[in-house]
Order: sequence, then structure tokens, then C-alpha cells
Amino acid sequence: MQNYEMLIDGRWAPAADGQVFQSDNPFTGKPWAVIPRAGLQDVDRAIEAAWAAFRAPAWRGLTASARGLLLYRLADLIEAEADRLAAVETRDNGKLINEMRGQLRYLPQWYRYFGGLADKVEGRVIPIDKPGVFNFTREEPLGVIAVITPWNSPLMLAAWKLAPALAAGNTVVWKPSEYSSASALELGPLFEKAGFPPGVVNIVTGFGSDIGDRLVTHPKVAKVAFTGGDATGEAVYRAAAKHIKPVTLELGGKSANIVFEDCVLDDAVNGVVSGIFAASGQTCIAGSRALVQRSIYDSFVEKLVALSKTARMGDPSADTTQVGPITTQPQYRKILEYIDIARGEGATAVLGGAAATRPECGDGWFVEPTIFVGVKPDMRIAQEEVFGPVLAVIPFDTEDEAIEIANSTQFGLAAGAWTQNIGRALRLSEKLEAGTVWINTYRAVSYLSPFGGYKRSGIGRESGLTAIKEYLQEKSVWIDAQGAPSNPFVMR
Ligand code: TXE
Repeated sequence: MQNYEMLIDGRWAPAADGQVFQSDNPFTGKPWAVIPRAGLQDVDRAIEAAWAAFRAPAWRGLTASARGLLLYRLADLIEAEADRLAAVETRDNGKLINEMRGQLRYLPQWYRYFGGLADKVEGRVIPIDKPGVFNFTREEPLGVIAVITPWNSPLMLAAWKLAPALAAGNTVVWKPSEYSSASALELGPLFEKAGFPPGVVNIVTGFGSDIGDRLVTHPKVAKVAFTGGDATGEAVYRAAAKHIKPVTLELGGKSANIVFEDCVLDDAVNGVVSGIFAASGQTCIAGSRALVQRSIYDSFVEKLVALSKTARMGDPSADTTQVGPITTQPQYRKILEYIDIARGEGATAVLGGAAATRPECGDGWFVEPTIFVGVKPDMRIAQEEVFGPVLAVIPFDTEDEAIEIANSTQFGLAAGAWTQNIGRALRLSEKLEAGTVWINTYRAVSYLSPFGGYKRSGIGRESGLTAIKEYLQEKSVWIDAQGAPSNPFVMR
């Protein structure tokens, strides 16, 4: 068992009341780490530390360029430790080592990109319509940001928030998921090594039910940046509203992967498989609905099943494994429940449809890659996020019908389409109600490109130039250079 401590105000410490919890390895089904279970006292201390650090000259007095440099150093340190951090994530959340290694090797780019952006945040001089008055704007940080992250891509989704928040000059209290806290605690020392002053980044571990509300509602927290489920996101939004706090929310989806008869069939099959079975479907952008044009429906489903059948399940730390375990036991149960719901609604599993009991799955929490046909767009299996390796296949006849079905859920995180017709690609890019539209590709993200949800999939954008605005507020400054007397009883 590995024992961890939390990072509060530059010091490593257990929870004030000594509470801990165990983190399980989803492949062995056994605990491997002991994590501090923070209580309200710990959260308060972390927020106070972040509040003080926000005002202290050691952080506030840094030039934006110097702040950027800290992020660059952090990026280099992460790069040097990427494979080790990836192994920790795989042990803790059961995702494939190949996937976690790829994420960890890529994520320094977020810290570099926003580090570079730190000193390019500029105000404006307004050609104001009042003679003798000078009006300009300042872009200022908000203060303490509560960063709340999930278990599926722990350090990657944290980087999407930490990098712009810190580049903009804020300080942070970060609560990773109770199912994947270890990698956050392994990352902690790198902030110190990079030279971030104590209290600028605090990491508290524990349960959303114990400390989530306090993090969100504490009066000294200026903003909440959250990725997680839509029900929790709604609770966070509601709690933040009590104090009129801004939020960035990324809440998952029910993304459609649309296959037209004019596609390159093998590419589309590959894309649909990658959309739903990579990461065992535990991604916010999972293409969990495949909409397939009726003229190619039978041949497409046949090829889809044939390829999906070949997926190698097993130990996520083996390079050759393609489908790993489900990260949490509640999630495992939820997926199996949805499989029952789909059957109850009249859908038919043409592949999988059960827990995986293959010998190579050991005692892990595995679900067989599952493909449902006979799905109607209004069924729960086609409307609700499962967050597992469960695909709903729905036929359509025309482009308009495909668009209508794709847009018929309350979510709008992403959508994919497979077509050789450029006109159709352009029409889809306009008509699909989703924050990301992929044509002839799927599951591509970059630090350069904005990411976020339409509709119930969330509020705000992460990555790309505009993301830093989520962590800034604009101030308008007026200077009267003329000093002319004016009537105090009317507006100037
Ligand atoms: O997520 P939660 P869970 C979806 C997916 C999954 C479902 C539930 O459908 O089945 O969410 O997963 C913290 N105030 N996604 O229960 O609860 C919690 O401790 C403040 C989609 O694991 O959303 C964790 O740190 N915070 C998703 C974080 O919220 C609270 C990724 C996310 O946990 C809180 C993961 C509260 N009241 C799951 N309650 C995506 N968008 O990628 C909990 N938390």
C-alpha cells in the first residue's frame, strides 16, 4: 500500500482529523493506496492559503512573463516524469497504459501554451466619447479557483483548468476525484519544484459528498471549474448560484457518430469503434450513438461487430490490451443496469451485453464491448449517458433525418460524421448542435482548439486562445485628464 498526503499551503499533511480512504486498482479489484479524506477544516485551510497566496507579493508581484516561465518549467518537469505519472494513473483508474502515456506525454503542451499566453493578455484603450477622458481596460485574475475533476483522464482534465487559471494569475484549490487522487498527489511536488510559491496550488483529496459543497460555496472561492457528470454539474451550478459565482462546466454527452453511404467504410468502422470502445467508453466524448444510413446499414453493422469482436481485453498496463476495466464499481454497476434497460426497451445486443468473465480479465470490473441494434432515438439507451463500452446503433434515411436524430438529445458535447461529400461536411458542421464536430475523424483534441459543450453538456470553453478569458475579468478604468467642472447632478 502506498500512503499519500495532501498539499495545503506548501506543506504535505494528512487530513486534520486523520481520516483516510483506500483507492482501488480496477484491474485487480484490490486497494493499493491510502489517501487523506479531507474534511471541512482542511478545505477551509486550503482556501485560506490560496486566498492569502493570491494577495502575496510572491505571486501577485510576479510579472506575467515570470508566471509564464513557471508554467514552462512545470511542463518540462511533467515531460520528464510522464511515463511514471501514466503508470500511476493506470494503476488507479484502470485505463490503458498506452492511452495514459499518450495523454501524459501530450499534456505539457497545455502548460506551455498557456504559459506562453500569460504575458499576451492585454487590455484595450477605448476611443471614449467624452472629451478629455481616458478610458482603458485591464484583464484581471478572479482570485481563488476551485478546480474539481473526475476520474477518467485525471491529469489531462486538470491541466485544461490549471494551466489557464494559473497563467491568468489566479490561485487554485484542486480536488481530484476520490477514485483517482494518486496522480494529483504525485504531480503536487512538481509545482513546488517548478517554483510556484506555497499556497498557489493546493490539492485536497476526498469525497464530493463531504467537501464538494464547501469548495463551491466558500465565499473566498471566486469561480468553480468542474468536469464530471451532469447531475453533479447541476448541483455545483445551483450551489454556485447562491453566491453568484461563475462556473465552467464540462458535463459529458451522448455524442452521435453519423455514417453516410458515401463514406470510406473501413475508416468509418474504425472511427465508430474508437469512439465507443477506446477507454472502455469512459470518455465524455464517447460516440455512444452510431447513426447509420439504411442503404449500408447491414454491411456496416456486420463489419462493426467483426472488428469490435477482435478487441483484446485484459491488463491495462500491458501494451497490447485494447479494452481495460471500468474504473469504479458504481460505474460498472451503472453500465450493467443500462444494458438491462436497453433490453427492457426492446433493443437487441448483437455483441456483448454482459459483464466480461474472460480469464484475462481476472478479478477486474470488465464489461464486454456491447452493440445494440433495434434502438429508437427516444429510448433511454439513446438519450442518457452510459459512460461505458455500450453502443446504440440507429438507422436513418436522409441527411436531414440524421441531423434531427443527432440533435435530439439534451446533450451537445461532440458529434462525428463520415462522408466524402464536402458540401455535406460543411452543412453538418453548421447544423450539428455540438461544441466539437469531427468529420472523417473522431476523438481528436488539442491545446490549440476550444473544447466544451452545447446545451446540457456544459458552460464555457477549455483549451485554445479564448479559454484564458474564463479565468479573467475585465475592468474598465476612467481617468479624467481635463478636470473640467461638471454638473454633479447629472450623469457624466
Ligand atoms: O462523477 P461526479 P461520478 C459522468 C458519467 C458517470 C457519472 C457519474 O456519466 O457515470 O458522471 O460519475 C466531485 N460538489 N461523468 O459520480 O460525481 C467528485 O468528488 C462538488 C462524466 O464519478 O460528477 C469528483 O471530483 N463536487 C465526466 C467530481 O465531482 C462534487 C467524467 C466528478 O464526480 C460533488 C466523469 C458536489 N456535490 C463522470 N459531488 C465527463 N464529463 O467526462 C461530487 N463531486
